[in-house]
Parts: sequence; C-alpha cells; structure tokens
Amino acid sequence: MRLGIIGLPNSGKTTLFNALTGSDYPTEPFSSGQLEVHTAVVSVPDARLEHLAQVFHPRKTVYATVTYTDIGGLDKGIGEGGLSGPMRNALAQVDGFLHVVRAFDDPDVPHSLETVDPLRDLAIIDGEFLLLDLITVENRLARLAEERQKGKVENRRQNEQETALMERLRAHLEAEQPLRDMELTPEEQKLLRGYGFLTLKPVLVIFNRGEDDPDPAAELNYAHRQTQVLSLYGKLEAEIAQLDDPDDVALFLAEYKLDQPVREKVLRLSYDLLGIQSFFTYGEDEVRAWPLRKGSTAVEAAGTIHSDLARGFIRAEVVAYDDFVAAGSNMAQVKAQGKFRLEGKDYIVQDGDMIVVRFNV
Ligand SMILES: Nc1nc2c(ncn2[C@@H]2O[C@H](COP(=O)(O)OP(=O)(O)O)[C@@H](O)[C@H]2O)c(=O)[nH]1
Ligand SMILES: [Mg+2]
Repeated sequence: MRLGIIGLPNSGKTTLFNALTGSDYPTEPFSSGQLEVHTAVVSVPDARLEHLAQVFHPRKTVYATVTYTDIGGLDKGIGEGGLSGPMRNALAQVDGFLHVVRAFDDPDVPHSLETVDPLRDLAIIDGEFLLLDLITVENRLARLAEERQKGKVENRRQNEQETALMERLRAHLEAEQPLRDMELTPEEQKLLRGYGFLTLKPVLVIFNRGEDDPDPAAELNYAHRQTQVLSLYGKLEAEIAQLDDPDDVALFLAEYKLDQPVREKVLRLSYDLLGIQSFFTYGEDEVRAWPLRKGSTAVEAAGTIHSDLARGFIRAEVVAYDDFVAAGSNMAQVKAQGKFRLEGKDYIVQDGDMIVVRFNV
C-alpha cells in the first residue's frame, strides 16, 4: 500500500512525512518549487500480530507495511502548465493521497498566497487535479475520434463504449466533481486503471494546525466518497516522533490532550479509506500480517503470499483470530470447538483470519 503526501508548498508535507515515518528530513520555511520526493516504509502496529508471535515463538515476525511518499513540487497553476513526467509518475504510483492543507499561522513561514486560508488552499489543489484529469480525458477522446475517422478501428464496439465512458467522465469533471464520486462498474474501473486519474484516488485531507489555530474541519462541507478529514498539529507530531523514551511521549501527549501519536491514526484511516484489512499467516518460521483488499477471496489472499500458492491452491485452513483467542490460543482447542475451517477458492477472507494455504504445484 502506497500513500502519497501532497499539498501546496509550505503546507507541512515534509513535516508530516517526518511525523509518520520518524524521519528527520529538513523542513524549510521556503520551498524550492522543484519536484522533491522522499520515500519511507513503515510497519503497521498490530497487537494481534504481537499476540500470535508470543504464542508461536516464530523465528521472524513480519508486520504489514505502508510506503509513504512525500511529493513536493505541486503548486497553483500546475494543471495548466501540465505535469512533468517524473511528477506524473510519482502521483500515478500511489494508491491514495494524504492532502496536507496549511491551517497554521506563523509569520516566519511565508504563504505564497499571502494569507492562511485552508478551504481556499484545499480547493486549489482539488481544482488542479480536476483540470489535469479533464485534460487526460480530452486527449483520450481525441485519440478515439481519430481512430474512428481513420477507419482503423479494430473493434468498433470497444471504441464506442470507451468513448461513452470518457464522455461521462468529462461531464462529471466539468461539474467539478472528483471521479471517485462516480458510480463505476468493476469493468469500467479496470478500464480506467491505466490512465492514472488523480481524482479517482482516495483522499485523506489533513489540516495542519498550530495549537492556537481554529480547526477548519468544523466549517468544511466536503461530502465526497472515499474521502476523510483529519486535523492535527504537524510540527508537534514531528517532534513527538523524534522522542525515544515512551515516558516522554506520554508526557507530550498528555500536555496537548492527544490520545495517541498521529502515526497510528493516519494508518488506521488509510486502511479504512483504501478498504484494506489484514490476514495472518503463522508457523514456527514466521508469523506475518498481510494487507488485503476487503472482499478478496481465499485464492487472492494466497496470491498475495506467493503466486504458486494461488496457482496450486487446494484449500485454505482458516481460523478467525477472535475464535483462536477465545479458545485459549490453543489450536487443539480451536478444533475441538469446531472453529477450524477448510475453505475453498471463493471464500471471502475476513479481517483477522489466520490462514494456512494447502497447495500443490
Ligand atoms: N508553526 C508551525 N509551523 C509548521 C507546522 N508544520 C510545518 N511548519 C513549518 O512550515 C515550514 C514548511 O514545512 P515543510 O514540512 O517543509 O512544508 P512542505 O513544503 O509542505 O514540505 C517549515 O518551516 C516547518 O517548520 C506547524 O504545524 N506549525
Ligand atoms: Mg517539503
């Protein structure tokens, strides 16, 4: 799972990246305006996995991971100017965005638009993304028309279907609605996958406040699908992430009336946003958490472990984590209680399933 941190210059992207990843990249009150990308992989904390490790004493415990990319260099006007290839790639590669919006007032940190106005700033990047997607749609429509005119349409029906779909996207974008608000069939979603549409990706809007600044989330009217909103104190969180001593962390959190470092909150929201859950594999060798899209089948889960397991899939041994714990974390007990199941390819994996794949290749 990859999440891209975006936003206007000086909104606190790198500060948030540091807070989420424990990195210590320099943050500056002046932005270079250049594309600047930092990447870090973080483990997803999981108390269930820790419990399984205590039970099975594996040689290795492997957490699920999330990759954060801090993508600096977006600014007002970038839609008209067009994106550079590297910027386009950086944006296309992520599964969702953390959109950082400046809500802190600080005379030492200039704002390129002079004033601090979070709702305006949010609308600016949203607007640029709508425009960029519209350009992609227009280009594709022009190409499809050209193919029809030249009569070199191998598959006329396919051309017509795609044209109709692109026209729907265009109408939607012209009404200034992000593509993630559209009803799309799974086939349509598949067709659109290759285009890297920006407004199709889930978004977590993050208002980066100072301790004395008002919370813009209170006045935000932002009812989009696959969209969540979170307010946090970026600079403070980055400082907390640099602390090694848990007692110091606890002191900081108490002082600012925070219930937990933002790292875990963002991870949880991102999982929800992308519709991701975890399943577990276990054994003497390794206990491991695997991220998996909700609604995935047993054979898809097997495929995330290894393609051989999907290819040679016979059955999945499945135990729900909660059943395991209820049976005293004892597999013999689980079986005695009839909670050890054999499931076929089409079984829909549930959050917390403990899975062993039986396969034959
Ligand atoms: N007062 C205050 N300053 C912040 C906050 N977050 C970031 N900054 C400062 O704003 C400047 C720009 O931050 P940076 O993370 O580099 O922004 P980026 O351009 O979006 O990556 C730096 O001087 C940060 O120290 C915050 O929550 N409060
Ligand atoms: Mg930066």
